[in-house]
Amino acid sequence: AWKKFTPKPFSTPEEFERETVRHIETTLARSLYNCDEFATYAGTALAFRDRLILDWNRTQQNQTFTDQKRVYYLSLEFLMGRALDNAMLNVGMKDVATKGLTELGFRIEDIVDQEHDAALGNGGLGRLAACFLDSLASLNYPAWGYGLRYRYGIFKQEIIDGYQVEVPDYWLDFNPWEFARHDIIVDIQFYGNVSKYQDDDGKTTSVWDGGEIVQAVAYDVPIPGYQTATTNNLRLWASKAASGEFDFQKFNSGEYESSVADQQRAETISAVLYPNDNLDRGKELRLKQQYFWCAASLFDIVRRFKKTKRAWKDFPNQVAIQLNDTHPTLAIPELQRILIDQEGLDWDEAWGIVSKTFGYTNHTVLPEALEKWSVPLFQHLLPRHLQIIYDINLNFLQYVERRFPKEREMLGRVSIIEESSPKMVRMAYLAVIGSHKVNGVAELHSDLIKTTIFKDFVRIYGPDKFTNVTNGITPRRWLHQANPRLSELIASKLGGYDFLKDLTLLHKIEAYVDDKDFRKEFREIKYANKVRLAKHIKQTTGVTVNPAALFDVQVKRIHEYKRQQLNIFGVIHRYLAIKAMSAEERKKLAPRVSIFGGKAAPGYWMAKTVIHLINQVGKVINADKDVGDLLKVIFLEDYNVSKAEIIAPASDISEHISTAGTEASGTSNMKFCLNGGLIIGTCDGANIEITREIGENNIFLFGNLAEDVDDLRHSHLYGTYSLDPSLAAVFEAIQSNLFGDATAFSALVNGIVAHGDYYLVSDDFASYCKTQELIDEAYRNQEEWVTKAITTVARMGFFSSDRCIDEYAEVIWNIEPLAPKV
Ligand code: 26Y
Repeated sequence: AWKKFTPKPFSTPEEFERETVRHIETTLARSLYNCDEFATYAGTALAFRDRLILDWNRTQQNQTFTDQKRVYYLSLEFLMGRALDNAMLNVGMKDVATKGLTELGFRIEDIVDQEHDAALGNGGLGRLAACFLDSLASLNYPAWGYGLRYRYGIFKQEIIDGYQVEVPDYWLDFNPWEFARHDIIVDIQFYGNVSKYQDDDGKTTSVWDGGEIVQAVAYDVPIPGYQTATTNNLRLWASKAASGEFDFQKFNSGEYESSVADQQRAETISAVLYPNDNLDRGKELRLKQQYFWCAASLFDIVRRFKKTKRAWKDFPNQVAIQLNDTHPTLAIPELQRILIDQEGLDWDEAWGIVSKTFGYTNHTVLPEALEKWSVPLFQHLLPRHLQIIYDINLNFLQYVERRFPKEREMLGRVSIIEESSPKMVRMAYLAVIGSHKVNGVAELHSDLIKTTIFKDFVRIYGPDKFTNVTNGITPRRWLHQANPRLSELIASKLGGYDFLKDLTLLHKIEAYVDDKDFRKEFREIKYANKVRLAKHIKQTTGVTVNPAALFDVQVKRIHEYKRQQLNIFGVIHRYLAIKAMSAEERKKLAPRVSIFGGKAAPGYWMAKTVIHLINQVGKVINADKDVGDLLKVIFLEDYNVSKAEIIAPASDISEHISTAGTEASGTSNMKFCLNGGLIIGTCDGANIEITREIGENNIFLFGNLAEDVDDLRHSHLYGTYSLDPSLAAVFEAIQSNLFGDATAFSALVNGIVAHGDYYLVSDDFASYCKTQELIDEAYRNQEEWVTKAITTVARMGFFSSDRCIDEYAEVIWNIEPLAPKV
């Protein structure tokens, strides 16, 4: 147990009020006479920020002084959500603030609600990075995150006439959680040429010059750990024009416009997060973002290392760099470049260092998500890096040739350069070759990468280079903050909140599974959370839903492989069944609310069609008096982290129904289970391990297995294809214009009936509908249902991101926690 370093700027509600009011009146220069909820949020945030800064400075001094190995988590996405509630919890003064705010005449929930989400990410990968930062700090690991400070995060989604409309997310108007470090600036070079020089002993040096320079400015965000003084740093880079004399002259000589244009071009680099998730588009600006961020981060890491005056061979003992997917793979040739071109190491020594420093986490096997960059584009933007990549490849292929002299055809398969036209750089191969460990994010996925995309590499390097670290989520945000009453109920039985630091302690609540009072309270909490969501639905969509109905939720990015289409076709099937029922039969049905949410990438037409269909189906069903409460269909607009915090505690069933073998892990499945929701899912990603932990009686699994997917796809294309009859009936309903003009949905339907049904919607449809019926039946037995739900919560201990980070620390990073200086 760590003692806290406590130069508290406030410790009582009165002191908190004093600090908050001081910030409102002085820092914000606002009069208390018109102090609204936003000003109060701002004052509260600043009061807590003061507290964080002290811990943050101590942590950084202590880390520098101790100088033990640190980990750097490189991620192009950090989907942080709101910070205030988390800061209050982690610092441990939420009750003080609650009292103080009450005295000032505010409710803490309304104040917390004023904060804009920090939405610098698309979905699972970005949220995982955010959970990892929370766990790293909570477990006292010396760790930094490195990312980009996008001026615009993921777009805001509006639904207008049933269509998704994207609105820019300008989130920096007031952001008390970042500190601009105008003194920490790194020059980043693009374009230009490489020349080679030979010195007297025949050693060649490469010099990369010309081109253009853009500056990277550091913005630091404090990351507090839970109940510890450790406060780590997330460093985000913003791009800025290099303000040299050149611009000044331009400006003076009256070329205002072109001088401003230069500036704008530079600032474009960190302007906006690419809104694609699991779909690579190969845009030049994205490659620029990647290099800009990798180069700035590596410069920073190397500068910090050099201050210690250690020998270069010590670098991998002091520095671990984790690559969150292939997006930061340029860090590999960049470190090699620094070591050979700038620090004068020879190739082999440098490569020895580089390949011991990096670890690479793969998050997908989908071919369309694997990054490839065209060689001509690379040559133009990063000529020196392309040369280095060619040299890395040459050494690698020579090694492979020596090891497998009889398998020359392997060389083409494993080459970093794909011999297409144009040639392409395969970033995942570069990441594997340049890292000492490669991990997948759930057991099935880690097995799959070894047998599919990285099969040859397993033979080349041996199986030990490849490992699994099953994803996890932070219980602080996803249990305690999102569901305070459930957290409190658990704490009342376990004698405190230790389970928030060691989630495996949850197993002890299984002893209460038959305890009448516990069960009652557990059910009441779920009901209250559903009432809260029902209110939100009413406010945002105008539709009234019955909180006693079964809430069936699917919220995640809209993607064909995640199969929201299977869900909505299932809803139509249910609707048709209800319409055909007698009044007697209808009485036996469990009322249901089908809730969808999620963003489609702006250019992903099929995903947008799915959103449109869901909204059209909702419009028809919700207005059908015949159906009433038996079925409602809701599309929640602008799904994001703070909405997830309302939705996850309010589900009875959530859907994790990807085609087997396509969802690397999934993490929302964990969030729903941890909050006492049951799940319907395929044997995919982490669903499999969730089943193993909670028991197969407590989960509704259906559908074909990953091992059968290839054969099924093949048979669709070359065998006789037969559409599932119930699905055919659904398609007939759509085609009869029941949900508006059917031509709007023809691509969706044709993808299944005419173009091979790549995602196996028809193959899994009967099994899906059958399983939904089992769910109806199970829900009618509320006693059994609550037993399943409590058992599920009790057995979710494994899925804490704390467990996950401890595994990375031991197996990949080889780092130890650092006790905070008290
Ligand atoms: C190449 C680029 C366009 C790109 C951008 C974002 C590619 C992929 C992504 C995002 C991927 C992502 O979010 N993957 C998810 O990572 C989660 C955390 O590991 C997994 O739980 C989830 O299954 C996976 O889809």
